[in-house]
Amino acid sequence: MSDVIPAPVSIHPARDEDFVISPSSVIAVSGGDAAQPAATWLAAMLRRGTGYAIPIVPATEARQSAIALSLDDAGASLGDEGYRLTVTDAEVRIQANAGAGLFHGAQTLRQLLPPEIEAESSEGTVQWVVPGGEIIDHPRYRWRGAMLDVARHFFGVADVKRYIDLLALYKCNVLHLHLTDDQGWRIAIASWPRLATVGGSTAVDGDPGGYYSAAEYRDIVDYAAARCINIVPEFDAPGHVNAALAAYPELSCAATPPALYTGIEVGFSTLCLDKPLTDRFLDEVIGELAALTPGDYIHIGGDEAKSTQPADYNAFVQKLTRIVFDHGKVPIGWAEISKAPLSAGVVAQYWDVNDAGRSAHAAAAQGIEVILSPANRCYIDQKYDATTQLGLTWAGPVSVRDAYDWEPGDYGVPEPQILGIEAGLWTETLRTMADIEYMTLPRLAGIAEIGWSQQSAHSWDTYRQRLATHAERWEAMSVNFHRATDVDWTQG
Ligand code: TNX
Repeated sequence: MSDVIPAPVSIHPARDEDFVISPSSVIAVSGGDAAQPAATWLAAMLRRGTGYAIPIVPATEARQSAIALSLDDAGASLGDEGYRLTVTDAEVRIQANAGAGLFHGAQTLRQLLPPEIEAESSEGTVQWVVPGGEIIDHPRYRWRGAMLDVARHFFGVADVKRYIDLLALYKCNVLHLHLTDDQGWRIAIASWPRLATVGGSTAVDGDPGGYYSAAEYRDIVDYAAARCINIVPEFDAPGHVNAALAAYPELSCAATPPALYTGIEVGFSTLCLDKPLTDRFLDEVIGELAALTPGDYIHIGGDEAKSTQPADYNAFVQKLTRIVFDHGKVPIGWAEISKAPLSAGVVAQYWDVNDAGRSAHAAAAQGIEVILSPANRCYIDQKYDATTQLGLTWAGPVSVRDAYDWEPGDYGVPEPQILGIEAGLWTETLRTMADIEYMTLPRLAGIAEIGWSQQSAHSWDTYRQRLATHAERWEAMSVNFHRATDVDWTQG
């Protein structure tokens, strides 16, 4: 039980109470519809791994050998995402107050099973033993996210779903999609169709472009929701807009229309802020993103607006955050936005460690919530070390230890204002799902533990041993993870 990542709040192993999943095991559900996502996900995982039938039945009809998912009053301390997992030789029971808690409990159960559960049915060769005992667990932060840059290189729906599956394993609950940048616009906007068809037509180095239709985006949203993960779309402005300007030159102040861009420099593009057309563009893009996105948040970027007049930047941030509120959503911006006076409810995302924490402090001083993504800890696009082929270097290298061995409380943001933490995967140098996986694991697991587990549970020495045991699971999942040298993988 002690190898679970993120580390649970409490673990009490019980000898001689192991449960064995058998061909007659059932998932017994009580507590109504909200239990369905966890039950459906767990049944699919167990069926695939064991080859058993694993029917989902109402708790009232379950006989022996049940994995019971029960949604009831499990205690206020568990919140919406916490759970209690009890394993005896007679049953496995996951109790929670809400569906997300059951889902996270199911992920813990998954990690307690032999790693072969991750592969296509190994029926007959593996005993599906769940170690006896009790785990009580709930998260430290409400926001445990990962950002995927689909603008520098485009990744299709199947890749994004596979990424969502990795996030779910480590109890992350947010996928932030960086949908627009200089090199590509990746979401169809009906009122501005050339954004996707022209702006989305290429990628870094002239690699193939692409974009999500509204239906494909919805498909991603639904797939994530079934795994208790919220999709946060980012439309980055007023900089990082070259793809949009190439599609609609009238949004630019320049006399000559900008060409599509396939390099990796930042900071050269800006919307023309004093045109009424720009206001209409902002309102229509945010309106469509809001209509497509059931979650509460829309990310407005705001980073590296080096070509926007400083005098215009603050007014722009205030305008765009207002538009997001007007469409019923909560705006998030990269922490540069905290230069501007912000309305209550805006969220800032800290990333730029070269500002020595100034933008995080400025956000905290305005009393708003902050997501922490300090680049030298959370940017998993950075090389692991000097030998890493993929990745950038500006904030790194970011070793497996760097991504784990840090404390969110050290950034000058009072604990109640820390909404949570987020890993960032920029894709200037990443072209394939294998590249994404290589940069993501093992580091994402550590960032997820920093976001979920209590500070008292953090220990690099024990974490690196627990982490080593996850390698077999990633192998069974066919994940292209990196055997980083700061972990002794032979301990796994
Ligand atoms: C900084 S992080 C950026 C991105 C780059 C990234 C590369 C942020 C808000 N802006 O435009 O892709 O560095 O690490």
